[in-house]
Amino acid sequence: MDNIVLSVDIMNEELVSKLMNVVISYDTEGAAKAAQDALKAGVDPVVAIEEGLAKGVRIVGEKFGTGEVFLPELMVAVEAMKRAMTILKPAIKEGAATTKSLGKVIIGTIEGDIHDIGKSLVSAMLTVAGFDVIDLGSDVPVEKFIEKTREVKPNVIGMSALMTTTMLKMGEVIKALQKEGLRKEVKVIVGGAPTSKEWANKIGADGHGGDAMDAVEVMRNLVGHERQE
Ligand code: B1M
Repeated sequence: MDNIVLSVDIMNEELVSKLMNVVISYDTEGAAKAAQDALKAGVDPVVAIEEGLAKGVRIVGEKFGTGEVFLPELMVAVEAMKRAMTILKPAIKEGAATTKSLGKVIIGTIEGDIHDIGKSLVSAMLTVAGFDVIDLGSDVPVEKFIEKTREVKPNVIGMSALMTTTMLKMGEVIKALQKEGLRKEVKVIVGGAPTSKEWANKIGADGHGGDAMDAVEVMRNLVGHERQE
């Protein structure tokens, strides 16, 4: 029995590695098949994304940072990731079967920043966990966060930033919420590669999410475990 479990684990690891490899080798053609194979074998779609695709895109990102690869290659790697995500993301959502909401969340990547892969993953995970998620997309202006907060009265605002330059805008949103008298009514959580707990504290956010799973946990804690009608 143990041997069977072990061989399934090894097979799954190989399928997850395959997902990483389609990204690293810019294999847009093989991406969908690699995703389908992983799902068929029972690989958790979140593991497939985080341990496979995201690892691959970060490896290419590091090479981009050191000048080893250029933007066109990075974009092809992202295209491979997106093709596989098209298959994997709906599989995450299949787990979402709650009738009551944990709370309302508005989420977006901050102004000036078009990186939306991580934010979309957080969005999907929050939906699965039972939050009502209003995804504002990427490059979301400060004013848009304020306008939507007034309109939908969320329990939590989630902001994502992938660049050291754009993360500064997160603080501007919090200041604008204070100025408009909305800060006390809403919790704020930030995330994205250059952010940290220290950063969240510094700008006066209520929490920081290290990854998509963590974001869900932090949000659950922020709104309390009580479900809302
Ligand atoms: Co760009 N990019 N990029 N990029 N890119 C980075 C961020 C960079 C670190 C690459 C590098 O130089 N090594 C660098 C930023 C440097 C810096 O600021 N210090 C960079 C740059 C410079 C740029 C451009 C300026 C390049 C150029 O044009 N010369 C340009 C920016 C344009 C703009 O935004 N105005 C650019 C463009 C692009 C692409 C379009 C090619 C593409 C984005 C495609 C897209 O998103 N639609 C891209 C990509 C893919 C990356 C890297 C390689 C990967 C990002 C990613 O998708 N990761 C990135 C390098 C890296 O991060 N190592 C890089 C996978 C994703 C699942 O992880 O986004 O970290 P991540 O999300 C995680 C967590 O962070 C967390 O949970 C997610 C899931 O685990 N999380 C949250 C994220 N948001 C959260 C919110 C939460 C909680 C958790 O609560 C609300």
